[in-house]
Amino acid sequence: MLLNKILVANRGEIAVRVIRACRELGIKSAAIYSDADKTSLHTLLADESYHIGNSPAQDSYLNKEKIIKLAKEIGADAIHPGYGFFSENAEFIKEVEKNNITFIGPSSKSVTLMGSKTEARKLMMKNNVPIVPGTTEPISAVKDGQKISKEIGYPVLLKAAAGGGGKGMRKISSSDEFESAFEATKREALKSFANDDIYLEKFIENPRHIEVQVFGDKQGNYVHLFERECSIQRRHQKIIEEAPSSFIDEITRKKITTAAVDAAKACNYFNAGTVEFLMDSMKNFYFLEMNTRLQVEHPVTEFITGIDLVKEQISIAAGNNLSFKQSDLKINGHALECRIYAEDPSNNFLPSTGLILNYVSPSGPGVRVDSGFNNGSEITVHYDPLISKLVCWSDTRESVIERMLSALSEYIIGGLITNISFLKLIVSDVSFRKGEININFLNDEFMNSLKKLDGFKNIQEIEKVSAIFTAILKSKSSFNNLQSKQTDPINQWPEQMYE
Ligand code: MV4
Repeated sequence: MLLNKILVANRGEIAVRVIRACRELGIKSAAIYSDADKTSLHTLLADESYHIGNSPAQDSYLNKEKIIKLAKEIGADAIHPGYGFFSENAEFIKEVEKNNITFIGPSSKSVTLMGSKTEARKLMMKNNVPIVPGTTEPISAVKDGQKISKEIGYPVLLKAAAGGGGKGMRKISSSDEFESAFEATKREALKSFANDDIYLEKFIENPRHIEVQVFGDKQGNYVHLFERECSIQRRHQKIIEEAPSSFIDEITRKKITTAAVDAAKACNYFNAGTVEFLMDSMKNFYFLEMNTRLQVEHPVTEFITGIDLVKEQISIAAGNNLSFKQSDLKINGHALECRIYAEDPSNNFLPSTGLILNYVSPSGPGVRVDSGFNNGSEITVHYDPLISKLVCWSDTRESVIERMLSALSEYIIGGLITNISFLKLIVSDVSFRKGEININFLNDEFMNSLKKLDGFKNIQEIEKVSAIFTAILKSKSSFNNLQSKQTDPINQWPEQMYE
């Protein structure tokens, strides 16, 4: 099958990423955009761009009917969902397939299966993929839960069966806490996921978050593309990722990647997927969940393997065999990704909105910036605050850390407050440099130690002053003019370029 036109059902840096892959493959790309994204990069870069609705995602990027109707009208033969939005929505996938459009991702069956954490755990157990000790069925009575918790030992974690990504979890340290935690988790699960099934796992102390990139084709071939270390996160929002993990030796790598491929096989997976594990200090690892989409941090894997994951996704969706074999792959060097967010680390990570002005992005050998924005782009309250991803490659972990620090120091984003100086502090931290990290690295202790740093306060103050300064400049400049004239984004390139 040949794909002729792909509708990119997303925005920001990932939409840009997919559009670029389409262009390289000679496939037409069609962007959709909301009111807020009239002049966004993805809108400008696609071969065709279609206004899909108002700024709120519910009216635009989450409007299933409108997106599918548009795909048919414009003759798109495939839809790439990016990440977030409809990427893991089984109903959307079914609807796409019903309309004879190719979904660039897994089957709705795999998505549904992995969406139920208890079903996934059952399936993993059957296929000898290690899971965290606990239940594979929802718990129906407090008494049962207390009995099992006693067996596996406190602390335990109650989790929503339909949850994931950290929502609907509660730690229980002793039997007398059980009842109230049980009720509260059930209520939360019902509210968040319209499903109040909850189950139990042993609580793993200070684990690392390690995930394995897998790929399957529609002919049943499977490969892995090694692991990523994603422990540097805050409130379930990843901040820094790397590949490979400096904690993993060849024997552990063999075990965990084999387990990940087994997980993919178990749900007849095709296209790109990620199998998440927790790893304790003894290098025991446990299946956590499978993410049935392309992930934000895929570029670190691209850097160390030389594989273009998005092109591979498109090829597999079109029905081709995997374009490489496991034995073709080896880890080359080390890659690090920093997520650049519009938020203020010195003010409880409050999102920062406004126009991006005075944008200067780093470049040079081994430096890649995946950005959805440019000078004059607006960061609004409607979508997530990710501005871009700064991804670096070098031959060793030590040298890629130096390269990242250098690139971060080149990065100028005026007009709003970003986490760039915060990222510099993490990447230059002694423990981080030694690879001594786990999911609790950015704990209160680390954050408090930053508050004592005069340098950090100063940098944040300067950023704030600079944000205000550029905002004043904006109101006086012709920027507003330029912005308001851009009603037809397709024909705005000359004006943009002369600005
Ligand atoms: C855990 C855990 C400790 N023990 N399960 C959080 C997100 C969801 N995917 C699962 N999560 C966790 N599950 C057991 N049995 C700790 C976490 C966790 C976490 C996991 C990965 C990355 C970041 C995290 C941050 C806090 C808690």
